[in-house]
Amino acid sequence: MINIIFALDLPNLENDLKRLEDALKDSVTTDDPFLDEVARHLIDAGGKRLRPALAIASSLIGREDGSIDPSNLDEKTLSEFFKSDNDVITGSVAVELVHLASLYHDDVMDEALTRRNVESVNARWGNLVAIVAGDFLLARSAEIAASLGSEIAGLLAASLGRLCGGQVSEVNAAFSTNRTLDTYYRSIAGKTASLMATACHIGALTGGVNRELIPNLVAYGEALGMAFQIRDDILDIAGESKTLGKVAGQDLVEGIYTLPVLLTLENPHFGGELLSMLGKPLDEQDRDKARKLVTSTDAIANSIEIGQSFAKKAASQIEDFNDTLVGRGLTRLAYQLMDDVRELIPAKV
Ligand code: GRG
Repeated sequence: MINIIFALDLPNLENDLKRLEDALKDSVTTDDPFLDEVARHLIDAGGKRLRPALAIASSLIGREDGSIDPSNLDEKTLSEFFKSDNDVITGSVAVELVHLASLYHDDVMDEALTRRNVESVNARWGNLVAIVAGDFLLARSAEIAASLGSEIAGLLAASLGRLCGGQVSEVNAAFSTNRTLDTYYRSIAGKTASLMATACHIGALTGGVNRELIPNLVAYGEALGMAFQIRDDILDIAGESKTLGKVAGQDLVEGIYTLPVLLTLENPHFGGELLSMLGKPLDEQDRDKARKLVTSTDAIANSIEIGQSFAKKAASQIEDFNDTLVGRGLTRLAYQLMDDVRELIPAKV
């Protein structure tokens, strides 16, 4: 499974993510021990911290402006040189809180029992607590974003709107065998890519990156987010429960027909058989039969190829920085996302 610190491989990233961790915990501390426990539940459970890492890396683009040669610096000076500004950490907290809130609400919608390998908030404390605790995280995020100025607060609010729009359109398409590739792409752009693009945007603004570079960083985050969700959707169908840490095929059960399924439906030989199984709830046996049908076609290979084309699109946005540590790190992250999919799915697929 991808390791963000390893993929980005930036001199001070691990330290910056430790600062983020402390700031994240502080951001949800109140004078109510119960609210603290509920609000910290998923923070303490971990998570990849991909969005904060994107913000931190984006804030550093352009820092290697040619006036220094990182290969000549000792480890301590190098770390100091790549240390993020405090506002970048604050902006990353605001972004991660929106992500966390979306997980709280998503788990209520999916009736999920676990998240990040621990009991979900809804499973432990019930739906009402999970919804209001998610709202609390959003409120904290808004307050923190506002402390960074109206531009950042506005960006995060707009991204939250896209997140909700993407999720609503996905719910609206549930069990629809007429879902098109276009509506699928639009939905994942809203529910996943938008916040990754915003993480890059907020990182760049709080890090004082030259504004001319921002459209490229935003496009990088958006394309990376598309690749990320496609990878997730491939793994849900073709991954194995033991490596996924959750039951494979959950999207099919919930009637969420993602890229590999939509591509199989277009297949002249197998599409008809899959179509006859979908459009209604599936029991475990039919879920696995449908997964097998999808993995017996070239839909997984084609989905990986489409994911790779988004990774390539992401990398192309920052190719001017290919001779810097930050540019190479962001490029490596985009490609590794898709490269390790093959290792996570059984060889026969
Ligand atoms: C009120 C904020 C809010 C949202 C309401 C529920 C909802 C609308 C949106 C759900 C959006 C959602 C859960 C999209 C999936 C995004 C995704 C890929 C989640 C998994 O991200 P990872 O793998 O998770 O980065 P970790 O645990 O590593 O942080």
